[in-house]
Amino acid sequence: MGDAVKAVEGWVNNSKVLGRIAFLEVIDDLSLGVLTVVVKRSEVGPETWELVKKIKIGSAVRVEGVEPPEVVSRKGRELHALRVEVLAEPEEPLPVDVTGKTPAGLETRLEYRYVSLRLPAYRAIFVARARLARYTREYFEEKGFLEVHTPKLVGAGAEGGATLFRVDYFGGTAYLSQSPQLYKQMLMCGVPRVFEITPYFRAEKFDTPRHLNESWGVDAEMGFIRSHHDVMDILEGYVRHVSQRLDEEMGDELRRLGFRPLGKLGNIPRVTYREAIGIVEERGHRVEGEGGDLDTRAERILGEYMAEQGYDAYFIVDYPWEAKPFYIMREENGLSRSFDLDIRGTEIASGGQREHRRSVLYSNLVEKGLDPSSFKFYLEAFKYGMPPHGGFGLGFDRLLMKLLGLDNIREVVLFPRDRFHLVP
Ligand code: AMO
Repeated sequence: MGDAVKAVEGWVNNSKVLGRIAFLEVIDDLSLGVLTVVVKRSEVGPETWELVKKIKIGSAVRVEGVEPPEVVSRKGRELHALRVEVLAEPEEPLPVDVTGKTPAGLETRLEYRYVSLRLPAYRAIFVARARLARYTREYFEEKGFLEVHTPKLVGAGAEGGATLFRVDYFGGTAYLSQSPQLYKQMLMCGVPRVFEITPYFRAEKFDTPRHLNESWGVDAEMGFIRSHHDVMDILEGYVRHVSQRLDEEMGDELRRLGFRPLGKLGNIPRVTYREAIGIVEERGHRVEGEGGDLDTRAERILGEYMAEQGYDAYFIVDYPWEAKPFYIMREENGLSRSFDLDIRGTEIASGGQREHRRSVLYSNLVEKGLDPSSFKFYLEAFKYGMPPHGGFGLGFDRLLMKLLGLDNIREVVLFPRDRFHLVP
């Protein structure tokens, strides 16, 4: 604290004039509270005083002033103005109430995302998102993973043909990548461990609070593993690391802003698919299609059961091979070296050990009804010393949603892409 003159730039979120003193709430930097600018008529010229009295909420301003020796504002930071300059005024009243008194609905907030970002609670989501990306890199670098960028315009899909967005590619057909699956596996023939923070493009006609047509994922792949449990160890370490870092750095602030963050995750138990079905059926829900994936209701019931046992996060392991993609390693008993990671009833990640023996992989493709000739470039990589390997794909948006205690994925994506949102 001193008398040094400081300049801040930002937007006016609220203003109040009390006699000869005015208070402007300014959102300036990425800190998650407003700055209270105190303007005293006696300390600024009459011109500035007139301007401040009439200032419109939402204006972009530059303020020069000094920090007071003692802050009286309950909101934390304070600046006593010497000069106020209005850089831009809103043409119309703001579409989102930045004072926070009248909450806007999700649709309005999405349409005017850039304005809603002026509210500390919405800004916080994207500060947390950027941090989550940082913690991700922190973790994987420490574990010896190389960060890679695989193509998003591709010639073949990994998760089934019906869900691809088609793109005209010089008169031919390309697709938007649904997953880095094939590429991260091919890399296992040359690099021991890779990870990628990547978009997933999926063309299903989703209409749920947890699916988007463009979402972001964290993909990891590691070679020289003994089983899918080695992969789960890395994934468990990952979610525990990021949940702890977010809690340390933002937990208090998030709670102050009204979030109910998940906090630091503890041990993550591994429940088999069979056990999971047993738990769900005991609670009166029959899982249709024996050997298939858990339906939404089954996921929710299992989530409730695990919460009662004190677990927010848990793995479901050893799914029937039928329920899993061709690249997952099959066991002789019809099960597979696979897993899903769920947090409170929502699938966050899935992965497993891969089939690295080329001839078995080839017959797996055929058995799943896929045409091996479309996967020629991929199968080629299995000729040159492909080690046993495995990995996972994790929904970055879904993880963030769960860590923040939110219940719609659109809240954590700046400009979500689904069937009903392509603009802005
Ligand atoms: P999967 O298809 O299960 O696996 O995707 C991995 C994780 O990504 C997230 N996710 C989505 N999030 C939002 N909207 C969507 N439409 C969406 N689709 C997927 C989920 C999901 O658990 N290649 C495998 C992973 C692997 O085996 O490495 C894959 O893509 O959180």
